[in-house]
Amino acid sequence: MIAMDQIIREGDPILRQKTEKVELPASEEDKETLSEMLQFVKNSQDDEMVKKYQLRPGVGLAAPQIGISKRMLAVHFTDFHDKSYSYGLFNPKILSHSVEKTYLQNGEGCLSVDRDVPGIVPRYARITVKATTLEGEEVKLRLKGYAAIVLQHEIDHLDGVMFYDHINQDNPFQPPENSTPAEEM
Ligand code: NB4
Ligand code: NI
Repeated sequence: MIAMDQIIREGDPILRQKTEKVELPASEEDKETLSEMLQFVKNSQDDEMVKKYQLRPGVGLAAPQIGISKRMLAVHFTDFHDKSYSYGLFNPKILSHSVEKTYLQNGEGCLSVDRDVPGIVPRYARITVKATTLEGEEVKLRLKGYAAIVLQHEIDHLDGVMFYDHINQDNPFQPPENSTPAEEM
């Protein structure tokens, strides 16, 4: 089981590396790692597990956050429209995105960042992501709003990008051009 003490924190150079593609079909080892990542995200939303293991709640996790520099991520959440998303993804790639942007009104937090970094994180309002699932299926996901934000946060980790890299330094709460805030859970 993945616990909080295995989460790599800001300052570790691994979080700034661009990750390697996973060779497909995925090895048993990579599948095992990714399913543990997905289980961690699920556990972090389970009150009993949170209490027992002092987990920080989260909706996603990227492999570099557990020290593995490979293109793998896990997400587990329900959006504003009650649509649920639960995926372990290999080699996710943003195929296209909207011009329009969106953002979480209260900014973003990261399991690898033990401090509050206030400010708006501009994200594309809509993205199309291609990936291979934990089950080995090739999928094309069309995501908008909250779901699009979560996937962009995780895919950024695979490219060594942290959420605060996107915050406007001079005016952290200035909404980006062409944007509407996302409807949150
Ligand atoms: C990833 C998110 C940061 C912004 C939005 C949110 C939480 C994270 C990081 C976009 C993606 C993790 C991975 C939350 C949270 C609201 C919904 C439903 C019930 C608990 C859950 C808590 F905890 N971000 N934390 N940060 N990361 N929403 N919610 N709630 O998840 O660093 O790279 O279960
Ligand atoms: Ni993060």
